[in-house]
Formats: sequence, C-alpha cells, structure tokens
Amino acid sequence: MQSNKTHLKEIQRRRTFAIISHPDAGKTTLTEKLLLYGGAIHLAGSVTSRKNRRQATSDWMELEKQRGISITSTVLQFEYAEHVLNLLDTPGHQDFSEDTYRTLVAADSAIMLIDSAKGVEPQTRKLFEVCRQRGLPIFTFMNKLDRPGKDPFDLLAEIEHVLGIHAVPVNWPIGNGQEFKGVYDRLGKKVHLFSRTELGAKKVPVQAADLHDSSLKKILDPELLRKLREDIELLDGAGETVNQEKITKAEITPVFFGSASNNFGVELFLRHFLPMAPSPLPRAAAERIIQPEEPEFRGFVFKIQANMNPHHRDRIAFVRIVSGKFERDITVLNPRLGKPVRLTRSEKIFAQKRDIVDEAYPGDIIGLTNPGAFHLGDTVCAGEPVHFKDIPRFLPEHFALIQNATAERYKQFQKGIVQLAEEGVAQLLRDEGASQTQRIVAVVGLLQFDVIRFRLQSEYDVKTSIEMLSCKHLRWIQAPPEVLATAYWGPGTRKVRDGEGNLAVLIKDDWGLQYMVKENPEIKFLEFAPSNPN
Ligand SMILES: Nc1nc2c(ncn2[C@@H]2O[C@H](COP(=O)(O)OP(=O)(O)OP(=O)(O)O)[C@@H](O)[C@H]2O)c(=O)[nH]1
Ligand SMILES: [Mg+2]
Repeated sequence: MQSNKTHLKEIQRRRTFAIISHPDAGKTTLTEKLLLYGGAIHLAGSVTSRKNRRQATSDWMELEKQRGISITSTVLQFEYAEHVLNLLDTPGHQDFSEDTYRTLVAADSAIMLIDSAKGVEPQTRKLFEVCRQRGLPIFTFMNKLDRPGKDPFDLLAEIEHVLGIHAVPVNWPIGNGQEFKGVYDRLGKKVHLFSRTELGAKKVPVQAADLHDSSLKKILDPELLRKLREDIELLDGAGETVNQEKITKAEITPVFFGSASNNFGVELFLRHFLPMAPSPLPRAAAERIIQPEEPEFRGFVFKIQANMNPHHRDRIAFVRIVSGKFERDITVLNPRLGKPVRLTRSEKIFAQKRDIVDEAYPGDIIGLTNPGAFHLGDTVCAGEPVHFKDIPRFLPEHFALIQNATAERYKQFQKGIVQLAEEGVAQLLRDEGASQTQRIVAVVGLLQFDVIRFRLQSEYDVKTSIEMLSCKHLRWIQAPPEVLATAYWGPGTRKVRDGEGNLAVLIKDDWGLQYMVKENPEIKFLEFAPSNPN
C-alpha cells in the first residue's frame, strides 16, 4: 500500500466539476477551450462545425454532431498546473436533464454558464437549485461578452435576485460586443487585454498591465478606461471580496466574465478556479459517511452509456471514485448482487476515447466495461459493503409504442432497446396482451423518443415506427393475487410489465389515478419498481 501522504496528495490535486446551464449558453464550447488550455487538445473544435473544422470533443454522439446540441453528459479527464481535472459537460435541454441531475451527483463543484445577453434563464435556475440542495460550490462564467449584452452590474444583481446567491466578481469586463477588449483581474490586480484569433481554435495572446499603467491610455479608448477604473473603485469600495470559506459553503458565487468561443478569459478562469474549487468531498452511504482518505476503494455508478465508440460496441458504466485507490484487476463487491466482480476492463475516459487505467483516485471517473454487471446507482466497494444511495430517479411522463419496422432486424431491435433502457434514459414496458415486436417506452423528456429512434437506427441499424400513447401516469402495483384478480382497473388503463416482470399500470390522467387509488384501497400504487427500491 502506498503511503498515506501520496494518497492524500493525489486527492488534493483533483477537481471534479460539472458545467451546467440553460441550452446554448456555451458549455460545450467552454469545455473545448478548457481542454485547449489544459493541453489535452491542440486545436479547439467547434459545436457548429462547418466542413473543414474540427468538431467539439465532448459532443461526440452522431445526433449531437448533427444538431449542434448536447444530448448526453461527457466525461473528460486532463491535467493542468499540477492538478487532475475531471470535467463533466452536461446537456442543457430539460428533456435530457435526468442525465444532468445524475451527473451532478458525481461532481464536487459546478461551473454555471450564463449568456450575458440573456441573463439567468429558466433551466439554469432549476440546475442551480439542484446544486444548491447538494451544497455544491458554484462558479459563474458570464459568457458571450463578444456580443452586445447586459450591463455587468445588472447581471450580478440578476444572479442575486433570481438565484438568491451573492455574486462576487473575480474579474471585470472591459467593454462588450465589438468593444470587448479584455478583463481586469481583481485578484491579480492586472488588466488582461486580448486579441481575437481566427475562430478561436488556438490560444490567444494576452497582454497584461496594471490598472494605472500609462500605456493603457494608448491601447484603450479613454472613455472605456475611465469607466473601468470607476467600476473597479466602486467594487473595491463596496468591499466585494472573494472569501474562500463562503465559496466553499456556497454562500457566494465567484463571477468571471469572458467569451468561450474567442478564448477570452478562459485561462484566467481556470487559474483562479483550481485553488478555489474543492478537492474530492466525502459521500454519504446508507451506513455512514465515506471519507476520500479511507484506504478501501469505493465508488458508485452514475451513468451508463452504450456504443460510445464504433470500434467497441459495448456499454460503459461510469464510476465516480469516493475513497481509496483503484488498481487494475482489483476485485470488488457489488452489494446489489452480493457477488465479487474483478475489474479487468477499466478505462480512463476522455469523451469517446479511452485508455486502460492502471490506477485512479477519489474524484476520478473511470469506465468499467463488465457486461451486465453494473446498473445505474450500483456501489462498487472493497472492504465492508456500503450502499451509496444518491442517484436521483424520475417519474416518466411520456409513453409511446415503439415498433420494429423490419422483421429480420427483430433481434437487434430487442438488444438495442434493452441496452438503451439500461442507460436510464427510458423505461421499457410490455403490454401484457400485445405482440413481441412492440415495446412501450416511457421517458421523462419527449425529445428522448427522437434520440432513441435515431440511435436504434444509427447504432443498431434498426428502423422503427412510433405511436404516442395518451397516458400520463405509470404506477407499479403491489397487492395479494386475490385482490388483483377482482380489482377494478377503470377505463383508459393498460396493464403492463416492466423488464423484471413486475406488474404496473398506465393511467390516462390525474383523475384516473385518483379514482384507481380510491377504488382499490388494498392495492399499493408505487412510483418506482418494487424490485429496485433505491
Ligand atoms: N458569440 C459567441 N458565441 C458563443 C460563445 N460561446 C459559445 N457560443 C456559441 O453558442 C452556441 C451554443 O454553444 P454550445 O457550446 O453548444 O452550448 P451548450 O451550452 O453546450 O449547449 P447544450 O449542450 O445544447 O445545452 C454555439 O453556436 C457556440 O458557437 C461566445 O463566447 N460568443
Ligand atoms: Mg453542450
């Protein structure tokens, strides 16, 4: 066993964080630029890539590339300035937010992006609330300063009013839109002036100067300079200081201004973020709190993804390490199965690329490819068994019949739909009386239907047709057989079975649900499957 000192050092140099916001604020673009400055890539790609431009690393899925939006969260590990960063780029669209919420469980802090022209948008507000409930420190990056946007003081006030957290600027913008010249770093007390490079694919040259340096007069418009000095005086005078304890307790959010697509303010952000963000934090298991410094390896599965790489058509279980040290070939327990599993195929993840991982530490996210051995929410542990029970689950709200369109692809259809359901983006149900070629698919967000059908076609070569069902609620049913035999099911309901054979019912509307509950006092109507009572 390695010395405690080395273990501690490895923990302390890690940062595991998620990037969150309303769609289109620039999360994937910022991710790409953080990779560029972290040296993980040498030429940054773009979300809306045209013919001869690189695609953004973290939008690797075919549908993401086609639509220029993120659909699933992406894990990227890279090093910068002696730190190991585990970055989680999440999708902003609410129809994919299940995945975002689960991913947040793996993070120790969050970077909240705000489009400076739009301010705090609805989905950002929801995600902020989730972070706040989890007590995650939140860092704000005001993006798209290269476009005309709101006044920076107004943006700070909006954060305070809408989100209810005190916003403290770490850097301050110099102009905006065409006039955006750079930022003043309030901690380093330097003006950083940027030059625009073509398409932001490479690092940008930065010129630094003191606020009262006389050379600034030659570079900056006198009005802009006067305003900057006045603003800084105002902020300093108001005692706006960045207090580390308050950041850690999520009582304040440090605010950074910049433009991800132009690489303005990205490196400055990274440099300040690393010492301010927490290293891997303890996690609560059902039994007790697990500290990262504990020697036994433990972690939990927060995400499953199939077919990430066309050369490896397999499923990866993403594990966030909570304690101990991971070593290749380690044997762990999966307490859900009560069986030991040898982790022979474990990988370091960089978007869709992967490398064998020999060792990993708390905060790291590793991919396990043991087929079928892990479900979403599973714990993997050495030492005494514990159960991490944090992975949130959601009630599906939309239901559709998805049918295989070509009989000879039936097997692939079955396989595909089961594997996609394992990712947790949908639940599969079977109408007790219906044919084998039909599956009822239940999802939280409507857009998931498009994603599932597209992926069945592109990853399994299966064409499907879809028919929406007018149902609103799904409930699992528990009752003695004699009660079930005489139960009154009411109009517009459909009896179904889930993948494990549990009986459930699809109910048309709120009224129908109330009616069934009232008419059947001896039946338990459960929101989650009885065999999976996380
Ligand atoms: N003008 C300007 N555009 C930007 C900037 N950063 C990102 N964009 C553009 O904003 C659009 C959305 O960027 P993404 O990075 O895909 O946004 P996202 O937050 O990852 O979106 P979802 O993952 O779909 O929620 C793209 O067209 C980007 O090129 C910026 O600093 N300035
Ligand atoms: Mg994105």
